[in-house]
Amino acid sequence: MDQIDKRDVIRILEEIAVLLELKGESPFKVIAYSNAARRLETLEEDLEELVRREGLTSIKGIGDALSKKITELVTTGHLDYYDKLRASIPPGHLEMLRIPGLGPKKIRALHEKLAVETLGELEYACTENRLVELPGFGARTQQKILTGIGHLKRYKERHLYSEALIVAEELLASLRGAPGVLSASLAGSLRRGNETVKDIDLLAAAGKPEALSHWFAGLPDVESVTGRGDTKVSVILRSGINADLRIVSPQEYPFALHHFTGSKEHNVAMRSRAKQLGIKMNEYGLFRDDVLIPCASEQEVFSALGLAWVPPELRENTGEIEAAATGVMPSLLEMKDIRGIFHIHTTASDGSSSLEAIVAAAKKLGMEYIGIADHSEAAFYAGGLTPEAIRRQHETIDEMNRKDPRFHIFKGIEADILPDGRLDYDDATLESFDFVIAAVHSHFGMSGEEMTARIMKALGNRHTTILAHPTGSLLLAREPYALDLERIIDFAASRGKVIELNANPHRLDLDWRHCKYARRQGARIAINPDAHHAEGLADIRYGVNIARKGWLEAQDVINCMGLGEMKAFLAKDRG
Ligand code: DGT
Ligand code: CA
Repeated sequence: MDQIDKRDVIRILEEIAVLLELKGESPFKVIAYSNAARRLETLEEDLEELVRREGLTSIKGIGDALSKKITELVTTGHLDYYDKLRASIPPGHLEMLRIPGLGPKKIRALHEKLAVETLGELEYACTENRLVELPGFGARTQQKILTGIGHLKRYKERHLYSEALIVAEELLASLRGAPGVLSASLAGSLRRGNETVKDIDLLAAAGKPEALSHWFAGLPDVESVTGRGDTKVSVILRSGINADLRIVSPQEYPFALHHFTGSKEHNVAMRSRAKQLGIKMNEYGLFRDDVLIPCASEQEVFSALGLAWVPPELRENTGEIEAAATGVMPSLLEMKDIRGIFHIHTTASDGSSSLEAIVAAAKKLGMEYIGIADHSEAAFYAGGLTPEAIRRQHETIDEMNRKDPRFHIFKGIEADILPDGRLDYDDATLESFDFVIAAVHSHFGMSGEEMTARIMKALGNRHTTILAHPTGSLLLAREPYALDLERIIDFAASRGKVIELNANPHRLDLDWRHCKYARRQGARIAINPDAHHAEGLADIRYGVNIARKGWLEAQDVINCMGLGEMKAFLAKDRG
């Protein structure tokens, strides 16, 4: 039996509602499933317990039929009805739901009128202008759908850093223990810490490449081998991620490590610097007059070109070679510099861990303080807090702070930025927090001009401390909303407001490409896990990684302040 919890049941009920809509079933049936999902969300009793004592039908809106289905799900881990329903819908229709502006109704119309079943067919129909005259569509919608398909295709070719890293670290550990391996490392975009990666690049130095290539191809994680020579093996892993292992001699290893770490742009710039020095550079070595310049490490490769070693995260040809030529690299942020964590949700809104569990997890990570930030009232879908609930939470926090003076909990809120730029709650309520994180959670479709004005107004509010996930993008799922980010960063810097680098591996927003700009303008950054459970606090490592890619140092990041300094910082007026 598969383990299934309340979250899974809710997700499946919601999905059934969507599937029924795609099928064109009666709206009453659809609503029954989405209502049941919502009821379970606010259920206080343990779901398994409720099923055991056959009490599901006591919940409003859950009748015999629904009760039977939920019971089947909870007790067996499966639901026959759901499996059959899913199988009856073309998989392409489910994919299309990820295109902004395409809901179940429109997808059904495309199916009925144009017999569209796959993404490819939809794209083709758009290029043939079939949607222009279709009722409910039109030229603008057609263009929007085409753009959406383009994004979807791009998303499919890549993986989240966090997901690839787990797989890659295991592979690397077994590679290091494999027979004949002298050194091994990650390479490519994964070693550079990019937020998404196309594949896993591995490099090994080994005496007998054929033997190692054979060993790698036979790993249990390998689903199929797509290419195999003595120096390179390409495979598809069971996780669906492609992996390349390159095998070189120990003498070639430092050069190959540099080459296969990339980026391509960094390599091009390095080769051109080498050329100016009369040196030829490729993956096998550095050569002067066709004679190898021996290097025992990557450090020595850089040093042969008159450069300080460049951390892999910075190798994007955005000024790292110029910086390395001065001999001094920035002293990039490290996990050990982090002393406190903000933007944490608890069971008071949509989090699943108690305050106590979160404090315990934060202490385990070596933190001196945390900042709680549940959702505000306007975020009703996420259990936003009423002013009364806030008062209760503050009393609890005061009590916990009194009991343990060596650890501090700051009282905060993730306040919705309303469409007109006002913050959720009145001034008196906002005044009661130690910090306020302002966040856009609705009306994503505004023009760039409107969105920028909306966010600037919220940032200008004297209660605002931090701007949450500044572009709203979800990696491989949702593009940023339109906005003038540089103007927002400039404004934040001028008012002493902090910009969030959301460390959730699905967001990593602020993008590293903007971190350097923020730093130059003097805007400070908060690396926030946006944790919805205690284990989520550890996501801060992904934020630290992106901060490093963005050239940030400890002084740029407010999480590096000690408790005393943080208290003074939050007490400051930002009017
Ligand atoms: P990805 O896979 O799209 O996430 O990004 P990378 O950087 O891992 O790209 P990938 O896997 O195609 O190649 C790994 C590294 O190998 C790349 O960062 C630099 C090096 N490399 C690959 N092809 C070329 C090339 O044509 N020229 C140069 N200079 N380097 C290359
Ligand atoms: Ca790669």
